[in-house]
Amino acid sequence: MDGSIDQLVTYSLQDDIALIGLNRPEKRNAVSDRVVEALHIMVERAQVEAKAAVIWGTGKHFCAGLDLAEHAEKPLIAAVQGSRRWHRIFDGIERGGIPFVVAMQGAVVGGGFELASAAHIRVADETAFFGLPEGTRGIFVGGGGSVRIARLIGSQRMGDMMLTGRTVSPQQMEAWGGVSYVVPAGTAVEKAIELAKTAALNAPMSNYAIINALPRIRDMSSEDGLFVESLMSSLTSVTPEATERLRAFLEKRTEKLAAPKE
Ligand code: 1HE
Repeated sequence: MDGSIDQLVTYSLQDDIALIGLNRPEKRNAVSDRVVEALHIMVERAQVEAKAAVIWGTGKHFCAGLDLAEHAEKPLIAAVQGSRRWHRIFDGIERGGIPFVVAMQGAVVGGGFELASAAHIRVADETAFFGLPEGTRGIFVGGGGSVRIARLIGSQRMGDMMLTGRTVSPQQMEAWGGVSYVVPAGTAVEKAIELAKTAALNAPMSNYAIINALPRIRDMSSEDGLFVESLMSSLTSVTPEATERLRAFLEKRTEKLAAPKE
């Protein structure tokens, strides 16, 4: 047994932000069946209680991926059902109701990278390294990576990582589009909370549209995508939040956009 379910993944609220922590550092936060169920409970809780959430990992490594000890014992049908369970739970992150920001350090490997790819913003500190060693382990990605990671960085690069088992630096991963921010060692959680707080200030309907419409439009034809975009655009425009926010801009009550401070 790998610990009681509410110890495997921690949960706390900081104002409107839910902090969800993988908490199995002795196994480098490897994801067992019970870890994935604990994650599910905390993600569902965050959708109800928070306006945005941060997923992070205790210890030197964000996540060593699938629990290989548990996986090695599984009959075929349990492996398929387990993979489908990851799909449903990670889909609840990607297409739920609130933005998720992931904070990564050390190993972001296999299923850990798949989990990160379900979040909306990825922050990596300088110690992070990314790997997809499935090929060398005799298995294949099963947590949605062939869809999400391939779309983030391209299936060629993903195939290269899986075929060679090589690790990729956070700077390289940022250039490939798999990471949104690279920050100094030890500061990923702080940066992720800052970003989550910023996203939480948006109108809820805008965040809902960003989270739910963008990945669906990505999967549509251009013509259907443009049609759905026009519906989402009009729907968000008629909310009271949009009316007030547009008025605030016109009455010069909002901060002006400026060039980023690099
Ligand atoms: C594990 C796992 C795991 C560590 N499942 N137990 N993932 C991998 O192929 C990555 C495998 N892990 C590693 O390469 C290394 O552990 C790390 C680079 C992440 C960290 O190294 P280190 O030196 O800090 O730790 P360690 O000594 O290797 O591991 C500490 C313990 O964690 C040790 O157990 P112990 O009982 O001997 O203390 C390890 O066995 C255990 N451990 N990683 C189970 N993954 C949905 S499909 C997704 C498919 C995949 O994710 S494939 C990628 C799997």
